[in-house]
Amino acid sequence: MSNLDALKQDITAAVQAANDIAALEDVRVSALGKKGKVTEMMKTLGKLSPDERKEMGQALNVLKNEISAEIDARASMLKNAALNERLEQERTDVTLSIRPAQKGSIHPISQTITEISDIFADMGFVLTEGPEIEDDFHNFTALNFPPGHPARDMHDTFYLPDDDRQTGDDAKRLLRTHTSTVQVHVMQNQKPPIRVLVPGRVFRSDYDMTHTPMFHQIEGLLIDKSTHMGHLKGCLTEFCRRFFETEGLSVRFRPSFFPFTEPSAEMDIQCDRSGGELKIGTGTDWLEILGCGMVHPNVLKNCGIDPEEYQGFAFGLGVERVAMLKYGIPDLRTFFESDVRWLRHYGFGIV
Ligand code: 2NM
Repeated sequence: MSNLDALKQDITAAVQAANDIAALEDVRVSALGKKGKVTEMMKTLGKLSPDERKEMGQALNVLKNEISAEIDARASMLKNAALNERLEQERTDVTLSIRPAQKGSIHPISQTITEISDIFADMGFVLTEGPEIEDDFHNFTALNFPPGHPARDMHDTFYLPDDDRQTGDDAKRLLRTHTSTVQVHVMQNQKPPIRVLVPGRVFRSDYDMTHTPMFHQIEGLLIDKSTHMGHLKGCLTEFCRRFFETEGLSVRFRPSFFPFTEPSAEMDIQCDRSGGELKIGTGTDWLEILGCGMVHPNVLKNCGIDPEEYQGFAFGLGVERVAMLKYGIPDLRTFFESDVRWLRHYGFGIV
């Protein structure tokens, strides 16, 4: 075996033994570098005769090219192996569903319903819900709405077109226009004392700056043997002071009219409009907050409760309205636009 063959065997063995790029680079330097074995042999060509020099020079060039090719092949193999090992270690399943940062928030309507429920729950009211599709009896007749009352008008009420029953027929189905339908069910099914709080969606065919065809109400009903207007005033005053977080908040009750209560009243809270913006709990102005009254004897009778034995008070408020007042939300319609920027601004954190 010639010297060159032996050299080639040595270097090839070293190339194959190099297990990473750094070791391979050492082999390259020791063979082809400035002081490498092949380079050193090139330097001896000058001492040879012209014929020998030509033959040896060509042989060394062939050797140099072969070694270079071997090193390149080995380098590419090692790089591939290193990449595969890294891919294996850093494997990511891109088909897994992402788990983004918490973006949800509690809608001001939900927040307000929770706050109001908490206050009345402390006073012993039981949270109650009922269906949104109702019949004419539960929405109107039982609640002492005389025939021809404007609220029965097709203009306000969404009637279901599924049968040939006429408006005014007790069985005619509709979307409830108030949550009082639930109180009717409660009175029909429970014996007093009764103390319920009813939050829920209600529907009226009306849409402008201050009306949306769906909105939220909370109504309350308390019935016992000697319930009177003083209980109503104390209960609702305490509620407003807690809800608006103002200990000495002044309130007043103005005479009003609802078919299902007698007497009926509207409750105002103290406010100040002088600075251009609304401030609750100071000043000499008044802001309407809810409607209330003593349950009409006809309503008790219609629902199977003896008005000679029992009496009660009831109240109702619009959730959007009090949410706008408490949280300074200027436009009613934005509640239902599902704009995530609005929700991010007015929503409440999940704790
Ligand atoms: C209001 C105002 C006054 C009310 C009455 C009843 C029921 F079922 F007991 F008769 N529930 N809610 C009521 C009374 C609602 O909303 C402004």
